[in-house]
Amino acid sequence: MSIVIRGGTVVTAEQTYSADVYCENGKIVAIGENLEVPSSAEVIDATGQYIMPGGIDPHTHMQLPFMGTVASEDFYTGTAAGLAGGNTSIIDFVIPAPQQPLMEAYKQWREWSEKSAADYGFHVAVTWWSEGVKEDMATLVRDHGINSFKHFMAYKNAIMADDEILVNSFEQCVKLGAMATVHAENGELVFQLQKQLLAQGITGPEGHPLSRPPIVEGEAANRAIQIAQVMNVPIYIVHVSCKDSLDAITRARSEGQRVYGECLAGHLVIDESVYRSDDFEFAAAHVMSPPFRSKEHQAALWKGLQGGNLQTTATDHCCFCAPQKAAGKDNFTLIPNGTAGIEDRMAIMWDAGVNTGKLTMNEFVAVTSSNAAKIFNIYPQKGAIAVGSDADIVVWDPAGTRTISAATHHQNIDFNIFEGRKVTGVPTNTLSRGNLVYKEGDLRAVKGAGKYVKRKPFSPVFAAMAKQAEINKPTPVPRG
Ligand code: DUC
Ligand code: ZN
Ligand code: ZN
Repeated sequence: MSIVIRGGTVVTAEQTYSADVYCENGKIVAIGENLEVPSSAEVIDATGQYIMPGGIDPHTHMQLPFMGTVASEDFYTGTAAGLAGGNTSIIDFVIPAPQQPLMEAYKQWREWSEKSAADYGFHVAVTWWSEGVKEDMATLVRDHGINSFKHFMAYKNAIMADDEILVNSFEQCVKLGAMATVHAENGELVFQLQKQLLAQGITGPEGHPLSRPPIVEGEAANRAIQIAQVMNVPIYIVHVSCKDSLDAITRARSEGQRVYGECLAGHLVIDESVYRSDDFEFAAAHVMSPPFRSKEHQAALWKGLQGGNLQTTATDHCCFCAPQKAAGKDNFTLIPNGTAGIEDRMAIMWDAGVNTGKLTMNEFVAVTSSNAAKIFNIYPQKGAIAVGSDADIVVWDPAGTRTISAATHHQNIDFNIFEGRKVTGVPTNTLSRGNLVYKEGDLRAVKGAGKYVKRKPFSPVFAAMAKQAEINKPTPVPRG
């Protein structure tokens, strides 16, 4: 199958130029003006439009079993909705239950994800520690294309990683050439604040942000970064939602530490007032962790993106419908945490970022695609418009408009946190490894067409860092 995209402007993280793009057998095979291609090639007319790398959402949770229920969006519906929004890859999470072998959980998630319509990979969570966990981490890196491990510093009595787990796991990460990633919230503080709020009679969703104030996130981000500094491992902080954790990242980066930060489209445009609604369903639908913050924190996140201290945007796509959220009707701590967004992230970032002048088009590509590919070591297979790269492409109409709504979205959830927002800038064509899977409102996603993307460990930087970590180990000073 071959496709040529004609008449558009190629926009990558580095360049903007006019060219046709020709794709054959899943790859980009030629880029240039007035390309001569076989007459059998399907033609996409991109006049007046941009040809960009398909979005990579590095943080999703399809069909996640969580808080007593299972996320409503599965790997097929979720990746299909992503394609409609211009995303061609996701990195989801394998989350073993405490005491569950990592390999067993990994196999389970690989089975679930076989129905994906777009390409996918996994971060694997370290939720407990043993020699077996350590060995499984090595097996996952060596044989299964995993190069990042996730640590939840929140969710006490469930999947929380305490400092002992962080230290052990980070040490193993650097030896393996794998990225350490963290959900930064102090789980003990959240637990205690939740108890205090419930004791005061605060049981509604308004208690959710009160139990997870910015300082709780800032403390955890600082701690994780400093543990990473001692262990000499690169670290990636997921869903940075506030100035407190951004400041920790900025400080560490200014001192040369290899720290990366991700922010969510939702945190950039939605504020904490949603939790004060009298409508339980509406407020509960916004319950996710970390919660939406004040406009001051939003402004700080935009500056973090603009200044390069935050490198990626994601969604934390984790869908729960109203009947699932109702589990917390009388106790906000029981509301399943999660919101959707995979279909809307690219349009939100374009509309709120590029259209307002906060981001250039090239920066848009960097933060929605290329940086994630680079940080998680799949560049330029993904995240690039280049000869030899996978033909994962979105054709973008900067003048097209859409009003976001749960009534029209493809996501398998009954609510949309961006409901009613009119965005200018929409995908018109999405190509997934050279297959035209979305064309002007017609979603042609194919169940099972997505492929698992193996990611190689990092080297030689990590090898040097691992060696340095050994050298850094404290040595006793002789007495006298
Ligand atoms: N936060 C959420 O809101 N949902 C899933 C997991 C998480 O960390
Ligand atoms: Zn999280
Ligand atoms: Zn998450």
